[in-house]
Amino acid sequence: MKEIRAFEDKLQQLFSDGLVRGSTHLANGQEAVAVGAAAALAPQDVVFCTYRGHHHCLARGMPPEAAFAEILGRLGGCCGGKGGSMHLTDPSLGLLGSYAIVGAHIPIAVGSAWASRVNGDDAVTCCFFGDGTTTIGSFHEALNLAAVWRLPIIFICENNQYSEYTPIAEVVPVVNPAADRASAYGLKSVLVDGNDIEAVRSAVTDARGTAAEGNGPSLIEAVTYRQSGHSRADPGTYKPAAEVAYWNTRDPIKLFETSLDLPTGELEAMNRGVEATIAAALEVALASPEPGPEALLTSVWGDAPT
Ligand SMILES: Cc1ncc(C[n+]2csc(CCOP(=O)(O)OP(=O)(O)O)c2C)c(N)n1
Ligand SMILES: [Mg+2]
Repeated sequence: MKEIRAFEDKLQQLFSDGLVRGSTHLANGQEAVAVGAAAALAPQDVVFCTYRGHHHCLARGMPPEAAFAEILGRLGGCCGGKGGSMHLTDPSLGLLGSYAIVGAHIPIAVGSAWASRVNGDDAVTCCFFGDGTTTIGSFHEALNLAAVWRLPIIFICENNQYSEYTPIAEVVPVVNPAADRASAYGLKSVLVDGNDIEAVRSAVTDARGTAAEGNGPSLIEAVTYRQSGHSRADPGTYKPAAEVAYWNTRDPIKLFETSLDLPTGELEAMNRGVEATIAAALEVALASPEPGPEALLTSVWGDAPT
């Protein structure tokens, strides 16, 4: 979690320095969802992310060098610098894409779970999306099909309270946009504290067991908070100060630190290690060249690395 936080803090700085083209969407405050879930998955599992997906990719094992280089548009990036922040992908890690069209990846993730059924492999698909995504038709269509076919898939709604600049409570008629709709698909309502890494790990472990035993999908709503703005240029000034202050007291890293009660020296050493890892990763990424014009013709269709 600390590495992810340090990675994204550094990224924000790179933006301010004008080094990143395109947009980025940070997940400060949401690290426990990514790391708790990653801890519960198996190596053969498959993960689908959104444009707010740095934390999921890093938690799944993407080296920070490859993520930095991708976001900086360098050859050493996980997609050779051609995808950028919103499309971090690495099939060798089971990361089958980060998708910028809200909800578009959910039916694709259902297809991945169906492929596991057809191929007889023992992979479980895990699909992340936001609270606002539950207002998109493909969410409901995909949930329905996955439930009817009892596919091995875990849907994880990261309820960070906002859909861009809109509080989610203004645009859905239920309090919990995912958990309150689970029964419509014959699924259990699973609501977890998304800032409690152990709670997330436990919920995803249960869901993985259900999927692996052939008992179909789970829909988990992890309640969390987006500490940053929606995207790089958004200072988030529409968020009420008291709300921001409340969620700062529920920062997932601070909560876990407190529960571990580590000796101060150990924590400080950990913090220094994290800073050094991220600084070194950035140095590697910055040393990587930008792709040349020949990159236009590679990895377009079937020539992509497998
Ligand atoms: C189909 C579609 N409509 C609108 C957008 C613009 N858009 C980008 S992010 C976003 C908000 C999504 O909110 P949520 O699902 O809660 O995810 P979060 O950004 O909070 O992680 C919107 C409306 C888009 N990318 N795709
Ligand atoms: Mg949201």
